[in-house]
This record gives sequence, C-alpha cells and structure tokens, in this order.
Amino acid sequence: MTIHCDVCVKVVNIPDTNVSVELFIHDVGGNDAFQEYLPRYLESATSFIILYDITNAESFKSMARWLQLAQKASSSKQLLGCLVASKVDQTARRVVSAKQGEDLARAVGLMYFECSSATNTDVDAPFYFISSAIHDLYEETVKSVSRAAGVPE
Ligand SMILES: Nc1nc2c(ncn2[C@@H]2O[C@H](COP(=O)(O)OP(=O)(O)OP(=O)(O)O)[C@@H](O)[C@H]2O)c(=O)[nH]1
Ligand SMILES: [Mg+2]
Repeated sequence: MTIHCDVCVKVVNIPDTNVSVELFIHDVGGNDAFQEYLPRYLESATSFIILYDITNAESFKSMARWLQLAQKASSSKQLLGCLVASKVDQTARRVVSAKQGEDLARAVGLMYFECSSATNTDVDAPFYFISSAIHDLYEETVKSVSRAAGVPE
C-alpha cells in the first residue's frame, strides 16, 4: 500500500529511438484515507497512468472517479495517459474482462494496457507510451514556439 504519495524519477529510453525522457513520478495511494491531498499531488501532472486490479470489481468501478480527478487536474481536454489493467497473472481470479477495460479506455480516449508486476509482464509498455507522448508534445511545443519567434526550420 502506498501511504499518501511516493515520488521517484525514472529515465525511460524509448525503444528503437535515441530519445530518453526523464519522468518525475507521483505515485499516489488509492486508499480512501489519502484522498484529501490528492488534488495537490495531481495538479502539476502532464500525464497519467491510471491502474486498476482485474481481480477486484470495486477497483474497476473506482476508475470513473480517478478519471474525473485526472481530468480535473489536466490542462487539456484530452487526457494524456493510459489505463492499465494489473494482475493479469491472476487468470482464475479475474472479474474484469479485457473488453470492459478496452471499452472504458476507448470511451475516454486513452490507450489500454495489461500488465503483471508479479510476473514482470508488460510493465514497461505504459511508461514507453507516456514517455513517447510527452516527447511528441515537447517537440510540437518547441516547433510552435520557434515558428512564433520566426526561427527558420
Ligand atoms: N498477483 C499479483 N499481485 C500483485 C500484482 N501487483 C501487485 N500485487 C500485489 O497486490 C498488493 C497491492 O500491491 P500494491 O503495489 O501495494 O498496490 P497499489 O496499487 O500500489 O496500492 P495503493 O498504492 O494502496 O493504491 C500487494 O500484495 C502486491 O504484491 C500483480 O501484478 N500480480
Ligand atoms: Mg501504490
């Protein structure tokens, strides 16, 4: 369980490119006891990895509230980030299907990933995805600022 919020820095080398993105990560606890300070942790976020547990229907149900919180904290209408279904190693205990996860992600315009930290399966994919999206956004911003300043391309 995460108490309040863990902060860490992760350098992501995006595969098949020479691009590295340094992520400053706020990993916020999902427990209700730590919700009071959430808006403060989320307000500076540029992108979101929103994760639920496929063996826990309540965890999936709570996605509506987490998506709302992320949307409130986000500076743009379209959330930058992804929805992640965790514990996919627990096939016999699964109560939330891949289709339910994919449908929710599609409805809110997010990418969908599945992973298992127990078996170390696909745990990097969400980080590659958001790092690449952040890098694209950075490049676009640099281009538009350069254009506005009249710098030749
Ligand atoms: N089988 C399995 N267990 C997992 C997996 N990921 C986490 N767990 C277990 O689930 C429990 C909760 O994991 P945490 O990492 O504390 O969960 P969390 O999402 O960070 O929880 P909060 O920070 O409290 O929101 C621990 O006992 C983990 O060992 C997984 O992919 N597979
Ligand atoms: Mg945690």
